[in-house]
Amino acid sequence: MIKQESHVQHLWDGIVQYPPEFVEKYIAKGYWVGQTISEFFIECAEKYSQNTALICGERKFSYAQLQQRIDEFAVYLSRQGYQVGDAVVIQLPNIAEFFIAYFGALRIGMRPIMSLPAHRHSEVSHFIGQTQAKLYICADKFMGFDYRTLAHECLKRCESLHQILVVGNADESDTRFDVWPDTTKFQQQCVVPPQLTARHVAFFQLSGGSTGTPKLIPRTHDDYLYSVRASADICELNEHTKMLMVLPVAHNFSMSSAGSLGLFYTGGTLVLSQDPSASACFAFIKKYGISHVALVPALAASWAEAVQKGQENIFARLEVLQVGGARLADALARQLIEQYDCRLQQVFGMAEGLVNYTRYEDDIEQIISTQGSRISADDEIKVVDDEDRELPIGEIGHLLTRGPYTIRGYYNVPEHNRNAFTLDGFYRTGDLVRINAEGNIIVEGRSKDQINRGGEKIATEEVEQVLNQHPQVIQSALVSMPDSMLGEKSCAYIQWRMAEQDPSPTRLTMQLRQYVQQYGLATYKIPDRIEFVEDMPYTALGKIDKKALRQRLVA
Ligand code: AMP
Ligand code: DBH
Repeated sequence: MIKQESHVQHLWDGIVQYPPEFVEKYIAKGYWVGQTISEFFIECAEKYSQNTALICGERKFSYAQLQQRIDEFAVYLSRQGYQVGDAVVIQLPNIAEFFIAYFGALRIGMRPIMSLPAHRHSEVSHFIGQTQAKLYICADKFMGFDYRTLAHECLKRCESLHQILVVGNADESDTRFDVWPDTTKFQQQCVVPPQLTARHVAFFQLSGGSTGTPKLIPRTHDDYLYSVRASADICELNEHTKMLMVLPVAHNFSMSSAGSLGLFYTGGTLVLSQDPSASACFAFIKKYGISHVALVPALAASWAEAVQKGQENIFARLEVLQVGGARLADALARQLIEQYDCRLQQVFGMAEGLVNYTRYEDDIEQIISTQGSRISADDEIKVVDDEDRELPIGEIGHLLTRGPYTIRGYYNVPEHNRNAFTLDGFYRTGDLVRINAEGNIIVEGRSKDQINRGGEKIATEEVEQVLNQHPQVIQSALVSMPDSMLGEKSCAYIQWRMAEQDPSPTRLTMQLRQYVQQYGLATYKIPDRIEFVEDMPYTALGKIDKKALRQRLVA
């Protein structure tokens, strides 16, 4: 009986709460300080008002100027009638408006959803449906894709949505993001701070997940800011830090490890890049004297390749290069450090919470071959076998975690949460890890059915569900295949119902890829390769044997 009581889920508004004893502990230990993210930025803006906060193309914003824009946008939003708790989907590339939209919405207690530029109709409409979002903020075009069309489709199909704000050129029926009138009118019209606390959910991060559409990750002000402040300390950011933002700005890594928020906390300058290529970024690094960059392994490899081919060794110019999101090959880590004189930091994190860093003072071999150690002494980490029994140190097992900035449940999916979390609130990361004698984590693989395509996570089930809807697909299985650049790519095995007029396999492959695209799945989820089979291999239990399929690919 007692056991069951401690397993009661404290549900409020679709959100699994931290149990009271943990709340007390995290407050008592000084992790949760009762500050909202909006108050946090106001404090940064006061402290560092004349420092340059942001550089975006030709535009520069001091902290004070950025705060001014944020305030104006917040006034606009409240005049439009938005209220505390209203959800807003923000889908923007690396552009200054992202921060104005994000902090502006938070200022009046709206809850942003951090959509990525690669998301398409399937994901965006799911976010809107799940949260009943009323507002969708997007770019006009980016990387050849017109977001206005996507937005209008959502407007038609999603009942809760009633406004689109477009950064750039709007259609006649849309509102342009920069419409709000000039600043002078707002002098006496301060936004009334909403009645919300730092314990409330501030915004939603997104999970790559392993089943279905991406899950929404509710992050509170308190828990998120703790991870941000602690990360800024570990990464030793300061007022002189110049950070180049190459990865999507809305990603959890980019925002909090230590990311843009960690940078703002210390008064540094953020330079935004919309082009991750070596040629574009190397120019930024030189022009602005960039000190900090965060990359996924695939990008680190392509930058190393550019240096190899004769471009200047910018790795030696940086104070720190962070690499995370997917497993960095030891060989590349070693090359970066030994050949390019790079100060490398590995980052192993997840939008659900837990983040690990190799520390600057760690032994070189640890930095090369491990994914570091947890942020907080109160990050509880367990390595367990298939029956949830804890394994001795050094053995490979499933990583479970619980702590002051790790969620207790995804938003509004009680069924899914039953599997994704243990009864006593540990998150099942789906990663297979080992902890070495130094206490560092090594990511050895994963148990979750997910493909990590250069840091972009694909839940195989989501893509399979789409493929299975095709009238000629009997069943499908998406598996990873090794790729020298991205680490992994995806291959769909298709059991195909033959028809008389079937075109060639090459044509069919094209058609199926188009089918997934037209369904509205994010671009990175479209299978890189498609194999047609007469039947699938099965496990003893009768499930499709993905291990066998992966082996076929390697062979
Ligand atoms: P998500 O839950 O979608 O935020 O993705 C987090 C997942 O990315 C982790 O559970 C790992 O599988 C993977 N990941 C992140 N960083 C690393 C890393 N440095 N090495 C290996 N895998 C990583
Ligand atoms: O992959 C991730 O989600 C990730 C990687 C590094 C992350 O969320 C983070 C750091 O915070």
